[in-house]
Amino acid sequence: MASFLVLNGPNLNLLGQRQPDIYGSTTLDQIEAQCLDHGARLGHDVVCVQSNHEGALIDAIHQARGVHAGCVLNAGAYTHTSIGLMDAIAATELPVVELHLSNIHAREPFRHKSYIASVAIGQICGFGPRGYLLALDALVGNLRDRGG
Ligand code: DHK
Repeated sequence: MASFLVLNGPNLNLLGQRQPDIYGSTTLDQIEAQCLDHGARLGHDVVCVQSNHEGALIDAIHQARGVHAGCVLNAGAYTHTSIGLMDAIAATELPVVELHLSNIHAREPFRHKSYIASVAIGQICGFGPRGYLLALDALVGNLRDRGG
């Protein structure tokens, strides 16, 4: 049994109330519960963390090293700005699936650039909350590919 981290960044604590036309009506609590259930179905542990602070997200990635077999990361707006988060993923070599509820490539041009993409094993976007479950499936497959 492995453990996976589901890490959510700024403003994702407001899911359910925040621009539901873009981000849907599912709350973060509900998404996290779905991730825990899905992890259990797959035979793995899932730990969920959310922070609005860039440094706290970087700390969470550092602390994941040697603890979690991979991470589903929705870095929110830090996706488009944070060299610090990118460097943390590169430094720890933590397998990360970049996740977005919305299709960032169909939105404003400033959302098309992702600093996470170059250090992630892959990106899932546009599938709403289901994307988190797809990302967990991808991490389990990645773990298997690594012989885990
Ligand atoms: C969430 C955010 O908060 C935005 O800043 C990103 C992402 C998109 C999402 O779709 O989950 O641009």
